[in-house]
Amino acid sequence: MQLTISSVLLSVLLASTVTAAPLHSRNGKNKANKSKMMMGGNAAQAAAKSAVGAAYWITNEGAGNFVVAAAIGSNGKLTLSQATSTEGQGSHGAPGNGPDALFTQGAVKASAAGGIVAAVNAGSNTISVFNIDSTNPTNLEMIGKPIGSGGEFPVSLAINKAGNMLCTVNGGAINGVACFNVDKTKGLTPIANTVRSLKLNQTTPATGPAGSVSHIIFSEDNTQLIASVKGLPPTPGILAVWDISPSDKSLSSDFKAVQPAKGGLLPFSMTVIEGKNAILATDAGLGVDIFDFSGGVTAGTAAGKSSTLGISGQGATCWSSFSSKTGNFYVTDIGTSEVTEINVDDNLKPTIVTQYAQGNGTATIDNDIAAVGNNDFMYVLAANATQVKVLSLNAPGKAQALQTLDIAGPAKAAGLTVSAANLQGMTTFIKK
Ligand SMILES: *[C@@H]1O[C@H](CO)[C@@H](O)[C@H](O)[C@H]1NC(C)=O
Ligand SMILES: *[C@@H]1O[C@H](CO)[C@@H](O)[C@H](O)[C@H]1NC(C)=O
Ligand SMILES: *[C@@H]1O[C@H](CO)[C@@H](O)[C@H](O)[C@H]1NC(C)=O
Ligand SMILES: CC(=O)N[C@H]1CO[C@H](CO)[C@@H](O)[C@@H]1O
Repeated sequence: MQLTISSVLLSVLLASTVTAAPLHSRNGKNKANKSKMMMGGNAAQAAAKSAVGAAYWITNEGAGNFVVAAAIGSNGKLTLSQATSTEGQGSHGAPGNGPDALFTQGAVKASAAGGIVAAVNAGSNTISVFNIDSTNPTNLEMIGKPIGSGGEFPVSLAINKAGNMLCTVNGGAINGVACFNVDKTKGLTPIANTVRSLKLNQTTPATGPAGSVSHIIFSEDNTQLIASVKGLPPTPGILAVWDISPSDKSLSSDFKAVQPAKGGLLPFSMTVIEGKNAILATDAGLGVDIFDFSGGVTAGTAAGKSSTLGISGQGATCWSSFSSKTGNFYVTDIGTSEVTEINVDDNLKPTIVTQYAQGNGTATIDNDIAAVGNNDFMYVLAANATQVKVLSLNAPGKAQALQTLDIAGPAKAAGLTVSAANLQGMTTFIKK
């Protein structure tokens, strides 16, 4: 317990000790009102037109939130290309002003099936959805207008497999989930009986990281909606699970609260363990938690083969993705700035494969993995360095550093405000 509480204190400390001066444009007034900003010049625009896909994250600035898009080339490398206004505002949780402003994974989410990308506006309690231009995936067109998130401080998004249903989780004083139909011309329309409370005693903006909302996902078969909430030590956090009605997409009126196996404390991101009806959740207080739902979801401590895995020397392990190419999970730690590769065997037993240092103090947060050609590539937001780290996932245990993309320089040149403390999210889209 000593160890886990000190880890929590460390992550609170991390969130409060960083001083990150916004990189402001000094030329021109109200640049934030420009809805689109081109970045990187003619070469970047050419790269965007021949891109195989794009990676997206948000600036999450209080003065105006933008989705930043980088083209993904056929070699997996990124070219910063364009930023698009969400017509909403970002926010920052309390206390402090460090990276991981929203305490979450999933602040921006793309769907290849839907041809869309959506983003939270935590400061204006809205969600924005965009159509992805099929020729240039860095070019986004907003569909409709931003819509109310059904609560306060929306922080994470999930999109179903078909790409036509989107759910968000709000982490503020009015907290809980809400779902929407996605219409390619009208945008988001609320689905009846999906605004459901998490019953947390929270503030707007949220207070965290302990006790704050973390992430939202659909179960692998899309029959359940799952939101994660970090614990308030010594009380462990939960996965909150709602059933989705197959007839009208409404949610069960209440959720089932599932605590991690013994030792788990602060469930953060969730990544589905394919074919197993199980979830790998990062745990900021320890490493990772495995939730085994193969015997059904019952309230209480996670049952079956559920377990926890400590990552020795971890600071706060909070973000995760899965690679089909290597069959392994990759988690990032804001405190140690390491990527840890984890294997989960057929019996749901997790083990550490190896670790990849990304540079002390870069504060690696959100990440996503995309398949390009025969390879998988991992895109990691190194928020404190205002960079994206790109890793080539050649084979299990054999990831290689491929590229470090600078965000701050091109953003400044374009007049786009970005800051280490506010940058958040990472999602990818690959053309069919
Ligand atoms: C909610 O949290 C605040 C601040 O920690 C506390 O003062 C208050 O008593 C809490 N309310 C409830 C109902 O638990
Ligand atoms: C990074 O930090 C770790 C732990 O504090 C230390 O052991 C290591 O030498 C540092 N690496 C560099 C390159 O500074
Ligand atoms: C961010 O960078 C600053 C200055 O380089 C450093 O003092 C701080 O520890 C870093 N924060 C994190 C979370 O890495
Ligand atoms: C018309 C409009 O959207 N104006 C906004 C421009 O941006 C500033 C802050 O960046 C807002 O305060 C204005 O409301």
